[in-house]
Amino acid sequence: MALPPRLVAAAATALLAVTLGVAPSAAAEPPPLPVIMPTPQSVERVGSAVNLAGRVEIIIGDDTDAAALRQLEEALTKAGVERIDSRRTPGNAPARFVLGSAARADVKKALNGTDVPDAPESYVVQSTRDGAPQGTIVLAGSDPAGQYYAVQSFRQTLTVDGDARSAAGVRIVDSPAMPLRGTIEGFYGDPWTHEERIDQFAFYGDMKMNTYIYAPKDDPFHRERWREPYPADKLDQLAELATAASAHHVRFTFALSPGNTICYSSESDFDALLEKFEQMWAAGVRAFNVPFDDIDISRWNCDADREAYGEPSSAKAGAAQAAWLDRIQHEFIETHAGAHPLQMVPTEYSDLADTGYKQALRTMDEDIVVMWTGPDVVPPAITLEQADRAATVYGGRVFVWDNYPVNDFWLTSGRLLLAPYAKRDLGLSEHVVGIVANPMNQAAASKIALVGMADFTWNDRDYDAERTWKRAMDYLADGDDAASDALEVFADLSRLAPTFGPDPWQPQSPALTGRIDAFWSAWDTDPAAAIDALRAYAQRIQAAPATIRGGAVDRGFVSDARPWLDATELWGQGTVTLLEAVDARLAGDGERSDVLAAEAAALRQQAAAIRVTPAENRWGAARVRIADGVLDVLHSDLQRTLQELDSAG
Ligand code: LTM
Repeated sequence: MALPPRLVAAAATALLAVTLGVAPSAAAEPPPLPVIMPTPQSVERVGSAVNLAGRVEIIIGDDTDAAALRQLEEALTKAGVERIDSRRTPGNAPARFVLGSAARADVKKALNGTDVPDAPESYVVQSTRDGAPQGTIVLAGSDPAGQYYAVQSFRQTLTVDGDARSAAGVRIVDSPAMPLRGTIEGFYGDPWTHEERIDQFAFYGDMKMNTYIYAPKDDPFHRERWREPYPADKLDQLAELATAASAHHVRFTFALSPGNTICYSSESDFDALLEKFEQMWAAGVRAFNVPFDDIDISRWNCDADREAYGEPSSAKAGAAQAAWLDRIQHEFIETHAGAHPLQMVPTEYSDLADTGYKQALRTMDEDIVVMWTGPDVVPPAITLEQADRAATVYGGRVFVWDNYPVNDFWLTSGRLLLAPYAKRDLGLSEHVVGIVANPMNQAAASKIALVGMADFTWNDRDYDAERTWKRAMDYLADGDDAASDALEVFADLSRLAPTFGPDPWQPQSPALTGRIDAFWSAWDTDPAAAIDALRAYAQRIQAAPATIRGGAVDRGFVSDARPWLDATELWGQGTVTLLEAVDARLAGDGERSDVLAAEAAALRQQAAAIRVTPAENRWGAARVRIADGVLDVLHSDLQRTLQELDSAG
């Protein structure tokens, strides 16, 4: 992620001082701390920027994480550092990095008393004037992932200004709030493509997300044909994904969903699962999940289960699932050194009632992690009390499957879900082991919400949904201010977040709604000024798609958003035109006003004709929906105003 230009200017001042060898004047404002995502637990300034002109050396050891080293070399190369020597012993480069485990002697020495937290995935980034003429930057991790995250944070302290480049003089001490952070590809409809998944893993690395659960409902070998091994070509792809995920410290987690046809008492069914898991193990997968969501537990699939458990009931289904999962735990997970804890999705996954089913699940091996979607399938909020109760009724290790921004259910038809990740109580990390978001069919467009989820799961004490939402735009725009602003205007039109009930849990277009409210407030006293202000915003809406398509923004996002960008341009132009019709009417030019109003109507019609193509979603061809209930209402109100002005002469 490049730094936004506003930070570049400030940091350039500091760099100049360093380059000239003078201390910044006592009166000079210290440059602002760099923005680092996800938000670290602690960042402080410990000196002036480290000049990275010319040559740098990276001191590595046997313990140095290969992915972290690769990331560091790439980041320095991208910043324009001309020569990078990765070596075991210090040389004479003007700037030095020390990269490795917190336990290594030279890393410890460079840390000079700063402790790296013991928790997994923790790290310290610290710059000092000691060691090399321009300074030394130590990147230390409690484990290999910690080293990788140190580099990810360090990357964001870099400033490039023409030929000059520097790293902020900071100390970052950081560790994650939740052990499991990431996504579950668990939606209905077209699964993501191989390329989209690879792109996601790099993004997860950037955002310190460590989990990807492979559970696409429409992969037949995951659900309907779960007993069958993957054909060779598909297996090769999964193996490639597992490797690509590891390169970013992301755990590729394979989920197998047998619930529609399983016979719990059948040895051959159990063997089929073991064979499938063995196939994945050989492909490099080390984490496993068994989802029992969206299945019918009011019946058994075989007589043997009736004989073993009696007449079907949800409590009996819970007992059968618990026994099956216990066997997987003992006969697979515990026999495979290096396997991560088994995860499961209950059939009752979205409530807090203490039922016979959940009581049966509580008898399961306590190492098994249980997923929960919150107090509803698409929860409007998750509170601390609810999460606490979930831990009680599910019996311990609860892992949230968060159905946001997934857009596979009917109320999301025609929508991109671009609102912030919001309404999850701060401090949830005390009650759950992690959160994975179930994203949209549109992988890259999901990144806005996922940046929020990543930030929340990393540091759920210092999370501000709106602040992070804007940072997500900066990330997608690669630090380009104009593109980031355009994304904000565009995303505001798709902020409605539906649940399964009639009321959305996040309202549509709050920024636009604010502008329209201001327009009507000013209308009675100063209509011309009211029109000018709202027209300026409508022009921003109209111009946003061209800026977004212009080059800086994530190409996957631009491609995912294509029909919505088309509609935005037309609605923006239509709104500008309609406001001009009102302006003309106020100026007494009825003829021009009528022409403009007719043009606005034609633009609305063109926008209404835009469809999302069936291949991209589950709901089939659907009319694109943006700013519904806001822009359409504005248009009808303005048309009525035109008529009233007309009849008033
Ligand atoms: O949420 C769960 C556990 N299962 C399904 C998901 O596969 C689906 O994507 C979401 C949203 O429609 N709802 C579910 O019930």
